[in-house]
Amino acid sequence: MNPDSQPKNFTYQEIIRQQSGWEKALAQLEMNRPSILGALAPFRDRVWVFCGCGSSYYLAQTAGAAFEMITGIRTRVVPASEILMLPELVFNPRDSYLLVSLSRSGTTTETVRATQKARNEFKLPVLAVSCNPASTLNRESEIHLSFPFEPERSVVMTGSFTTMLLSVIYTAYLLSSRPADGAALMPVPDASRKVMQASEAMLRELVSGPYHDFVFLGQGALLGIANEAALKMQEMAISVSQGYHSLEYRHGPMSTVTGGTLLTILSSSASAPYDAQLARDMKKLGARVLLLTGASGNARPHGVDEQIEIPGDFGDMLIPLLYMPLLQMLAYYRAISQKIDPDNPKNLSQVVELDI
Ligand code: F1P
Repeated sequence: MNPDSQPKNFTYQEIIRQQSGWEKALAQLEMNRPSILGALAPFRDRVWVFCGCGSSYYLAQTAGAAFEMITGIRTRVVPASEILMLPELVFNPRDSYLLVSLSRSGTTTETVRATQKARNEFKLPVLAVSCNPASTLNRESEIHLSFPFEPERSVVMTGSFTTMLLSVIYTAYLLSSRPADGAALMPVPDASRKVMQASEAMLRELVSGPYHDFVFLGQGALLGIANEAALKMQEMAISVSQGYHSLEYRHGPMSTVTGGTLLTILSSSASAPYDAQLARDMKKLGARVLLLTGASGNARPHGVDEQIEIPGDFGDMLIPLLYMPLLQMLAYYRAISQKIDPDNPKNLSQVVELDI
């Protein structure tokens, strides 16, 4: 990207700097390896409940699915508000739990209150994952994943989402039966930089087209990425967008597909056998189809208009980390194409604090 065409707002800067944040976080997590393992290994037999709000709820969806697939530890994912209103529904006395509270700010009221309820009323251990080490959430939790993080000025979460996801995936490998597999995280930052640089111009061109709605589809850990991508489109570009399990889209929501629909399929090795037919079916309905895939060297399935391949065969556990920055960039350029300032999203603030 040549400097004079580089946008001057901080949302863009925070999207393109996130990979260096990952590298700093990995170095700190490596140093803290023994203490993380010592603190969390005793809770392997519990159900790990992941909670958050907004982007951090979709982070919980992504992180919870990846965590269970890597460790085999049973997980549950809820918005923090469910714990506030219906704690018995979440913490059923038949099981024992550990709560994982995710929050960029560490001050979101629902998340802090949910954490206090879990600790004080249900006497549960809590793992806090936050980008703010001095936050209320960290003070309220006896265990926390800490890593250096340059605070985001943007209202919308970008690098905070992926760095917290990275820290959970790292921890999952530590607790898994094959901790050495965690080494696969080390080349991820560079691979992400490369695919971002290679795809930026296409994404900017693609998303400037005459669309009036955006759909993101994914299975497993990629459902959370699909929902987060849809939220980024809403927050940054004030656009109509939605996320679904990939095959769920046929069961009703596809009734809304028109020639103004940009539909993104987030492929994984689990969903790949189904994605090609899905692309063909959506193309027949008039959608423009973007496919993100971690499988390199395959021919572009019929019905796919644009495809981004993530080279390196990173597998389904790491693909969510590599897809997210591309989808943040897509939403960013949608905002720019609509002359919307992504640094100042409508109606939003960086943190939602309630008087409850
Ligand atoms: C959660 C959150 C963000 C959203 C906005 C308001 O913040 O809902 O996801 O984009 O910034 O706050 P946090 O609990 O992760 O700090």
